[in-house]
Amino acid sequence: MAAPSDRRADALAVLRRQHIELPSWAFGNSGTRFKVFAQPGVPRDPWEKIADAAQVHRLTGAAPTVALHIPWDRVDDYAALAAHARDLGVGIGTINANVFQDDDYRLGSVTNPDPAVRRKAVDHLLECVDVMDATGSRDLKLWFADGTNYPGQDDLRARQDRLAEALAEVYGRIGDDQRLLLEYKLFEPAFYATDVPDWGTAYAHCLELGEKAVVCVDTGHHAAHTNIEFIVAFLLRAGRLGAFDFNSRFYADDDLMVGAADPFQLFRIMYEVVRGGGTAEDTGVAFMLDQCHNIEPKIAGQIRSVMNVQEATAKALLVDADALAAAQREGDVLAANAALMDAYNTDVRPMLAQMREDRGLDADPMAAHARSGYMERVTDERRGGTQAGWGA
Ligand code: PSV
Ligand code: MN
Ligand code: MN
Repeated sequence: MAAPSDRRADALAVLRRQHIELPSWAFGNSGTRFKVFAQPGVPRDPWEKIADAAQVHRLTGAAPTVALHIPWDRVDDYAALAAHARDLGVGIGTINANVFQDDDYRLGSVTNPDPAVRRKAVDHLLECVDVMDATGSRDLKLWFADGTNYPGQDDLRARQDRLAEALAEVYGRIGDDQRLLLEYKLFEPAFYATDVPDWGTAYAHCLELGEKAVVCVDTGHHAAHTNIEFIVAFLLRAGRLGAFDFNSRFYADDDLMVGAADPFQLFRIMYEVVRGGGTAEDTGVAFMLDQCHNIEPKIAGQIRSVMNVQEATAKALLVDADALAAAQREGDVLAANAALMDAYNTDVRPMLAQMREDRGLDADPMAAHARSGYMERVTDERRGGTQAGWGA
């Protein structure tokens, strides 16, 4: 049986190399359909969004890549953008496609009944693969707003055929070292039937496509009370868990800070990740944030989120696996549950603070950010101009 000190050492080895990807859109202004509250110092372009992401990495040491969203982050020279990121100590991560913000997509993008609209959508997805080639990015993330609002509005089955056809074309274009991440979402903006509503649909399409197609689990995209950790266990076992889009929800697709609404759920998810080998080296499970900071400061919100993922991961890694397995074998329900709860109730903050100090980082990235003067400097530099935001 592993001693607590061995478990701690093993946990630290994993935590030191844990990589949490930041979304460029978290740094821009965002809001609800009611109001976008603009914040001072918010980036005006993709170059500045990457600079803000680099600040998060400088302080946490755990966020070395930033995901782009095209066309929100469209630039003339992607190789130059990747070089800019490198100069700041980070890299370009996942490329997120956007086939949901154009009038043409009123009835859908890749599932639209009009072949010309489908062509336009697929062309955009192919453009995103070009961006991956130019930036050295491995993953293409596809989320489709496609669906219908009324029974009879369109043929559900034909829409699946159109989806499969579009995915096959894009899959045929990605390189041997690239992956297609297919994200699902229960509802919104479509309210009657969404074309990729759940993990089963995403998984089935990935199986049809091939090994480079994997599922992205956005933690905010399920019905209330869905057992997300079961989905994680299933997909990992099947070798098709490609990535997480981490965030918290109370009601719908709230995009709140991960680990804020339900830290216990995040721990349960991370336990299944650990159990399924998803934190081992080179497993290909990408840990990404997909959040918006509507009212809280954005860089600090991202730092807090990275720390929340680290804390949940640390607790999951501290589970006494031998004690748990023994209790499960013996059918000792309470002992098994206690093995998980003991780990969950451990205060891992001192251990993570020590890990940061050992790496020359401040033990408290939030305080270090507040002290750094970064916000004051960028607020001054970025006066005027149009600030980038969700949809800008
Ligand atoms: C919309 O629901 C969404 O939040 C999806 O989760 C995507 O990953 C994200 O936007 C960025 O396109
Ligand atoms: Mn998402
Ligand atoms: Mn979402």
